[in-house]
Amino acid sequence: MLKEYTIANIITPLIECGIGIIRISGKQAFEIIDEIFNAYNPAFKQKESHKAFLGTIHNSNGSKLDEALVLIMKGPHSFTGENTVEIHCHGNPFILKEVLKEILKQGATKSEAGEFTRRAFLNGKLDLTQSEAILDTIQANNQKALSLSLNQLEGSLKNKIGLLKEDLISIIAYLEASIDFPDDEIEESYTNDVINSRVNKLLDEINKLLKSYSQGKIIKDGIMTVLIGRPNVGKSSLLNNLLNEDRAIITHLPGTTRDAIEEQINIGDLILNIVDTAGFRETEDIIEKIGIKKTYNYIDIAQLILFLVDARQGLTSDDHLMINHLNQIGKNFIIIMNKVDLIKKENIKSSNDIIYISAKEGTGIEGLKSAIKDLFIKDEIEDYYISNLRYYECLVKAKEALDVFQESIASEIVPADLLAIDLKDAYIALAAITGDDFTEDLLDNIFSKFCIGK
Ligand SMILES: Nc1nc2c(ncn2[C@@H]2O[C@H](COP(=O)(O)OP(=O)(O)OP(=O)(O)O)[C@@H](O)[C@H]2O)c(=O)[nH]1
Ligand SMILES: [Mg+2]
Repeated sequence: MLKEYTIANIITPLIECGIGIIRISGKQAFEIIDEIFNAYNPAFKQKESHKAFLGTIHNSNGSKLDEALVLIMKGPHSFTGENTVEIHCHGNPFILKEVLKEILKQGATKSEAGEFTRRAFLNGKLDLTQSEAILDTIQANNQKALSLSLNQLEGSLKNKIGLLKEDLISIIAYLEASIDFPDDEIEESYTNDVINSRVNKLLDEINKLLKSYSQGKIIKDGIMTVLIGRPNVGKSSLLNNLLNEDRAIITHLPGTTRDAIEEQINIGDLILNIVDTAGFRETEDIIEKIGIKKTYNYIDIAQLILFLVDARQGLTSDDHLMINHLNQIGKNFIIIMNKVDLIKKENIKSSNDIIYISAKEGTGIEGLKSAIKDLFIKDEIEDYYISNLRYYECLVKAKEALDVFQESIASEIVPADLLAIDLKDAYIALAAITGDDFTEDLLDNIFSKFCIGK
């Protein structure tokens, strides 16, 4: 539950930089700042909200620690909903640690990971979807992921789930009215058919959200992409080309790459978490053997495989074995004929399934990028994407409860009061998304993923 004590912490990274910020939140925030800060402007005493004051910070012996800018935010008009002070110091880790030490001496408690946001949630400033959107916003690394998290922060998912909850409540209310007043003449519009069609609509919405999860996850987390192919086909050259830097060592010797190399590449709005591997072949070299074993492990977890072939040789029997394997385990893969600069134009047999490139000269790379986009960017049929496993699991629970409800109502033997239980279960599952009802464990789990200063 909401803790009474005042919390404080350094909320910017501890590195030498322009400014470093310390935040204090809670009942004692204003008393504490008065003990350690001398504002140049005496109006600071009034603690007018959303005003900034320059002055000096000092320790209990009176020694100056810094000249700082102090921001006052009065609860409930602050991020946490509590009285909050932000101290903008010089970005020196020593200063920041000393100032924090003084604040703790004055009675504040050092905040835990995510504790500021947790307080914002407990004080009703944010629901859980908005709290989780803060973490997504901090971690977003492309425009699409950012828009998604910012919309969620503004309340898009909260509102969407809110409408579904309202709908469920009104259906439950009708069912309960028919239990409490069974002899009342039931209005024409309140038949089983009407209830069914309303539940169907709800299910449609829930299914849409569930369907959006795989795309949402790709937007947020990227696509696990693995480069494979026989030795020397140009896997590392393609990685370097996509990265635009000499990341992996390239030589004319087969077996150059041994340990897997992981990097991140943006292709428009898509992020590829790409791994260059040792590829596959029979070898007696122990180190290379380990690398090749790793290749197979990566293939298992890959969402996309870029399968490189030397265009001069075309697909060999080993390649066909690998393609069969990939088909069997149902992986997305793209066959890429590399070193197209070394073959005659008339030998290029472009098709939808095979892409020709030269990793060395950079030809065909744009075509490869659009092939990847075609595979993963689906038509934007959804107006909202969920990208969080927790929401997905809650929605599955809600859907299952509604499915049971529909079976029961169809059977016409389940009494109305029991029917209402399934609807209530669906409601509880939806309410868990927004956090209307929560356990300390759930909050611990969510907020421990946040950084200390958030
Ligand atoms: N002409 C030409 N040479 C290429 C091309 N791509 C790669 N090469 C050359 O092929 C050789 C092998 O390239 P790498 O990128 O190291 O190949 P790899 O598949 O990573 O090799 P291993 O790590 O040994 O499995 C190097 O000499 C590259 O310069 C290309 O498109 N055209
Ligand atoms: Mg290599």
